[in-house]
Amino acid sequence: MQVVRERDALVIGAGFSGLYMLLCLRDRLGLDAEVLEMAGGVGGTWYWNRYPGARCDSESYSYCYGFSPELLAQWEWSERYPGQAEILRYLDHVADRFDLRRSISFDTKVVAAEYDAAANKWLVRTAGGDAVRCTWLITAVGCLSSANVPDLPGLEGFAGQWFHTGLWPQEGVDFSGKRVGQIGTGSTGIQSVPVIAEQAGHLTVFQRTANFSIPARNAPLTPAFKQHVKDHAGAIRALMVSTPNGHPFAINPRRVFDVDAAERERIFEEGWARGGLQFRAAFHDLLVDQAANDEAASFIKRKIRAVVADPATAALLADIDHPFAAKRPPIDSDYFEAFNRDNVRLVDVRADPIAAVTPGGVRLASGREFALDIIVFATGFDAMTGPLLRMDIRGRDGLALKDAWAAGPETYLGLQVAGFPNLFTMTGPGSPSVLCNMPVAIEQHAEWIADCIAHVRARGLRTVEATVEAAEAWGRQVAAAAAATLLPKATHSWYLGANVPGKPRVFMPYAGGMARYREHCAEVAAAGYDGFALGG
Ligand code: NA7
Repeated sequence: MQVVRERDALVIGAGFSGLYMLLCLRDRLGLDAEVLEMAGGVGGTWYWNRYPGARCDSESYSYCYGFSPELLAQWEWSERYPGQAEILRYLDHVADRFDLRRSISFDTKVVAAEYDAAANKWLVRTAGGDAVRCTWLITAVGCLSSANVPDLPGLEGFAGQWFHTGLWPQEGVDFSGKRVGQIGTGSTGIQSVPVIAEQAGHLTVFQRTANFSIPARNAPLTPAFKQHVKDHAGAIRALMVSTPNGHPFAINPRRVFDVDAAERERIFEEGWARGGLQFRAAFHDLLVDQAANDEAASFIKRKIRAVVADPATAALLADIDHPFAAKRPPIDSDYFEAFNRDNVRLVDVRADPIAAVTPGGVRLASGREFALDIIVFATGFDAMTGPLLRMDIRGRDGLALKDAWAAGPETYLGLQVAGFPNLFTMTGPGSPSVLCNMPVAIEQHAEWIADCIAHVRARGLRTVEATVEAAEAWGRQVAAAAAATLLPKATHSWYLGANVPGKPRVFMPYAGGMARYREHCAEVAAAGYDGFALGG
């Protein structure tokens, strides 16, 4: 192992979070900072997720950085929800505009990082066998970047092709005339079904858990709307930082039973017509009151039955076992409509699970077989902790992160782990992260981390480390915030780690809302970084 260079700060990952973190450290703090990125380009999740239909569920004009008024004024989104290619173009533009590329090493995968207490340095090792030493180490590895491919017997002997949506080939996949099987009906699967269905000879969708979905109502943005966004940029950002989810629309303060049944139906219809996550914002108690949630759930199930022509397929699609939005609520473009096509079939793999992949396709437990040329795994990710734990990160006295988190992740503010000095985890477990419009959560983290490092340096100190007590107390707050909602009722969600066999069941993101979290982090900083030990 060769120590190839020393840096003040290293950032792992060049997605939304890594790019802005680099800018804060290098250009604002004047540190010698570098990003290590395993991909061949910037973009993080948007570099890898090139599957058919890949699109963000945040509205485009809010799914971007807000730190630079010039950048905001300059960039124009073309559609209401940005597609993968357009987001990647945006991040490429940001990397060029702020001259970030010269500080990024691409095709450089970090495999391990170890803290050397005597030197107060992190030694970061790459798959290429090099080591880089740094004082400050920031993980910007994303929450949904560690692909979860189910361990199905026989997959290695499959004679056709198979792909995971999160590791999609850059050159794309030709589905024309092919018999395609898609496993998974989460946000990703719901986006890809209609697009694959249009291209493929035949598409079989294997559904284990039926899911709610709201029509996205995606459309090109009009010149008038683009102008409106430019003219009101300040007010839009102010609204975004004041809402619990970082979106550019407020949650209506009324409750579901504040209005009578007819008015409720009218409001749901209005939300359905507006589309996307704005449907959820029609009432403020949808995620805290089961009876209120039941009303929304029943409305959506009626819509599914109205759209899907075959009653048996409709019944299967509407047989949803969790509260609306307790799993991440997908938004779609003609998902349920796709099941009215002659070349699309839905198969219930809850009743009859997938037993094996055969050379010619998929076999269910009952022995039923499906002949396939291509299998698409839309089976999600080892979320939030996966991207961190697949690196061998060791803190004080060789403590491995995987041991520190054996019972589930424990962090202080989702920003630091006790026993791992000078290591910061952007949008880590215990922060709002995936419950928030991500760029909003990311900017707050990058700025808070940069301010913290500046504070430590300005006082001639060398280390900052969450205390065990603060991390434990924060863990209790994260659990309490989730328990105050219906979110834990979706017992098989990836928020809880339930989608990965053997993963501890801990509700990972902080559900108390981004606005409250931001305030809390600011108070911690103002109190001299309360709960962090600052060392000399
Ligand atoms: P998700 O939301 O985790 O969805 C994965 C889907 O795959 C879900 O329907 C799973 O069913 C299904 N799945 C996983 N393993 C299997 C097996 N073995 N057999 C059958 N079905 C399976 O991942 P997505 O990629 O859709 O979305 C992740 C986030 O990325 C999304 O929220 C956006 O933020 C972007 P299950 O529900 O576990 O029964």
